[in-house]
Amino acid sequence: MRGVTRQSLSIALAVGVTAGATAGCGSDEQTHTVTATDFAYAGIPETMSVGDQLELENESETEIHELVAFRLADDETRSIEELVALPPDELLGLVSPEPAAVLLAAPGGDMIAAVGDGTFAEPGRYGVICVIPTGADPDEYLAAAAESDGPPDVAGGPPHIVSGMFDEFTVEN
Ligand SMILES: [Cu+2]
Repeated sequence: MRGVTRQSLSIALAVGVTAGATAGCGSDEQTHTVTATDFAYAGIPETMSVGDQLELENESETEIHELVAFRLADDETRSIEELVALPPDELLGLVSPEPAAVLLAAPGGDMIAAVGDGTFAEPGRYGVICVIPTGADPDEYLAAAAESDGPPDVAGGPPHIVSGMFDEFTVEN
C-alpha cells in the first residue's frame, strides 16, 4: 500500500517537471528559508504575499528532502492532515496535473529547483508534502532524477509524509 502511494505520486509529479513559475512584479517580494529535518519543515510562513519565494535548506545528515507545493481548490476545506491521510489516488488527484513547485535538497547540498523556482504567483491555499522514500540514498536519488522526467523510483521505505513531513500555507494578494 505504501509502495503504491509512492509510485502514484511519482507518476503525478513527473507530469509537472517542465512547468516554470513566474516571479511576481511587485516590489516587496520576500524570500523565506525553509529548513527540512527528519521529518518536518520549519520556516514555512502561514501566510505569504504573491511573488514571495520559498527556498529549501536541508539539515538532515542522511535524508534527501523535497518541498512539493500544490495549490488547493478554492472550495477545499480539509486540513493538510486530512488530505495526506486520503487514499493515494485521491491525494494524487490534488497534486495533479502539476505542482506549483518542487524543490529538492540533499544533506549538505544546494537547493535544486525541479519544478518552478519556489515563487508563488497565484493566491490561494497550498499543501506541502515530501514523498521521498525513507532511507533512499541521496546520491542515487539525484542521479536517477537527472535521468528521468520526474521523481525516480528508488529503493526506500514509505514516503516522508507518513512520518509527518507535510505542511500548508496561504498566498494572498
Ligand atoms: Cu523529506
